[in-house]
Amino acid sequence: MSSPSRPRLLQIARLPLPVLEADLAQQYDVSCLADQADPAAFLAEHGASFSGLVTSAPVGARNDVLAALPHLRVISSFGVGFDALDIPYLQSRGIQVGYTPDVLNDCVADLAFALMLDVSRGVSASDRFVRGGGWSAGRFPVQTRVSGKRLGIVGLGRIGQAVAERAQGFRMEVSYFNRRPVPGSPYRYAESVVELARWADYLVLTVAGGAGTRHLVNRAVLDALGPQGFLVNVARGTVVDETALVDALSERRIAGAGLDVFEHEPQVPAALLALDNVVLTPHVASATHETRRAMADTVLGNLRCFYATGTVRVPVPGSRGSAAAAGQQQG
Ligand code: 8YV
Repeated sequence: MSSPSRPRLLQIARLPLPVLEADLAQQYDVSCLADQADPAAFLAEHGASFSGLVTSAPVGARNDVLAALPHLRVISSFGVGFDALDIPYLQSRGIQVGYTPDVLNDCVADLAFALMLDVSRGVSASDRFVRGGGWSAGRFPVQTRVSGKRLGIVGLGRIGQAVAERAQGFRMEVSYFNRRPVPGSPYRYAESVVELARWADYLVLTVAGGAGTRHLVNRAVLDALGPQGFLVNVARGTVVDETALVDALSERRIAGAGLDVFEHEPQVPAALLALDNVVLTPHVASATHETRRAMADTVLGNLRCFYATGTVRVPVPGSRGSAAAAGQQQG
């Protein structure tokens, strides 16, 4: 089963890109944990043979799985988020963690704009209207202009900045909230998410997930955004208190929402499915051929670099091998 010449990799679950699985299988001796009939028994028998692990950002790896891999030295994760990995624990074990930032900035920012335009102009809703025969019976309701409006960005990391760049073409005024002001940023800094939401017509979330941002957008933030305001989330479902969001949307205390991420993916609250002022996409912000290929190349590059030099090429901030083990990357 195992080849002595090729490093053994544990793949936690099926990867979103089959060609990446094929590339990995060519270079490594890969076993997928999700394919095992009895994953715990498999880990007990083979856990000590793996030096590497491959996963994706939303899946990560649980600590009980990591504990069953005593010789693990490297993790290569497909995605920019690392909220599903316990970085301090991995750091304490000296395990390197590589990820795939930057290459997805444009596509995630593009989808944020797609959601913003769609929910504001009713693109998906008017598509349903035409297909449902509504046009022969009447006119589609007039919607809301995006150009020239106020855009509030929560998390001005690399993706947030790509969103801000796109806003220039729409002559939007941009302001942001971040853990701290971004040096040299031309955009106005808001002291709190509530302050930003009160000011904004559109609140776009591009902040990192994890315990530090859990339910950052709560009822108070949604009420500050108000009945004319729209929420767009391309970050993590955990950033938003989904129950408070469903209430705010159902009671029209905010105008609408464009959501690519959810608290309990792939489950989407039934109440959201029934609303027309909501656009829902299945966590696809990075899902273009071009970006997913670039992410796959970074996953492979991190592993190749690690097995050649002992260091991944693009380490997660705060993990072993990163230049600055200082703080989480936004976006
Ligand atoms: C996923 C993401 O990696 O980059 C992230 O943090 O959440 C996505 O790009 C992608 O959906 C694959 O699961």
